[in-house]
Amino acid sequence: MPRAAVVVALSALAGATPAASLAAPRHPSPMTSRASVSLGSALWSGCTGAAYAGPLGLACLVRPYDARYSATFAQSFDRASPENEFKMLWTQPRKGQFDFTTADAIAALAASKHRTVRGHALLYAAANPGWIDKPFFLTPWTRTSLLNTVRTHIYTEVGHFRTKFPGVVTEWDVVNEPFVQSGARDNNVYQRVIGDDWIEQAFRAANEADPNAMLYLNEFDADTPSARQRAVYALASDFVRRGVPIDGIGLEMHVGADGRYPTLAELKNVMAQYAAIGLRVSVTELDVLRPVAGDPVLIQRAAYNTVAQACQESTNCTGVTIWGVADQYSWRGAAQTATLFSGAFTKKRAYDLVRCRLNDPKPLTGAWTPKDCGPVEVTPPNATTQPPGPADGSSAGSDPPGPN
Ligand code: 9MR
Repeated sequence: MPRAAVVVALSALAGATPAASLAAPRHPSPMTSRASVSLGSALWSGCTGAAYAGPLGLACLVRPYDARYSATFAQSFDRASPENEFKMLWTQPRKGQFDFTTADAIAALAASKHRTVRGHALLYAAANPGWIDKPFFLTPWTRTSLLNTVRTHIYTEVGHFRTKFPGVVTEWDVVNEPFVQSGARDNNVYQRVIGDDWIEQAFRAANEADPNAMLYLNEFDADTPSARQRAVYALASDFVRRGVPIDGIGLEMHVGADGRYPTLAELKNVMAQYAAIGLRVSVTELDVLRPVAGDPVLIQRAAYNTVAQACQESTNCTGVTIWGVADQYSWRGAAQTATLFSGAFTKKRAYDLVRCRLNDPKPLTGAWTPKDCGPVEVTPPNATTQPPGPADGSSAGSDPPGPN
């Protein structure tokens, strides 16, 4: 369908609340089986939001200049997360003008390999287009106008993928990083203008748009005990108690920035907290920064092992997604060697260890003896006295260069 036609068709859909299907699951949706846990990877076209939103609307395909990229994804990963292309900056770069060209390219690549997609992310203040953050001064946002805009965005984007790629986008990060490190709400435009219930309103809209999708709140640095983690838990348990549709918590896990790596006990405790209130967890953006001391290969492998083992042993953990196919295209930069494939797309030993664990998850019920996945040579540093690593920041990474 030409782009203009897509815009017209979606605008017709936008104002209306899609009808809920009769067989819609309840939320939180209980886990019914756990035969394997998926290993996903972020996919990124390399197109920037600003460039893509240019007047020519140039087609921008998924890493067309590097055949190793899609080959590695297809051979080694079970599902995809769009690293950027589903964010509002890409999908609604101008008010009311939806453009799913790069998002569709990601979904089409995944679908062509019979893979599913985690829809990342419907509302993420760090990826807002300018018209959301800085409306025209004569028409400032009101609670009603911003809420309508948020609902229209969610209905349109979720509705687009539900219609165009049925069964492909099975879950959504409805809201991304609504908290800051202190545990307070991020002071973004949704919080300031709509108020505290903006997150709830977004989840309700996403559920109306696709009652069958699994709905996640995704947060940075919420995988180990912290004020931010407690804030996520408090919000999630309030949602569950009041019947606000939510299915799980996304633990981003860009680990190693403070020179330490989460311990197995810390991770399993956080995952168990959510299990106790009927919620799933998913490790959604895992990458492991290079340690400042010690053997980087062994330490990074051991850190990957800890996360995979936590997911393997936690019966509410649905998957682990690596934030990038290979080091060469990691947002952390190639020098950090943060993913499971080298800059030359060579598989690291850590990959086999992660895969071994995720292929052998603890079942929901019954006895279980884990398979031997081989030795792990070192224990990653976890004392707070470790020297600091590279700069942290949930939204402050540097993007690797594009094809030019
Ligand atoms: O890796 C993404 C990078 O290419 C973007 O510039 C950035 C801003 O949208 O987002 C990065 O991914 C972030 C993810 O969407 C949410 N959690 C933190 C990730 C790293 O900043």
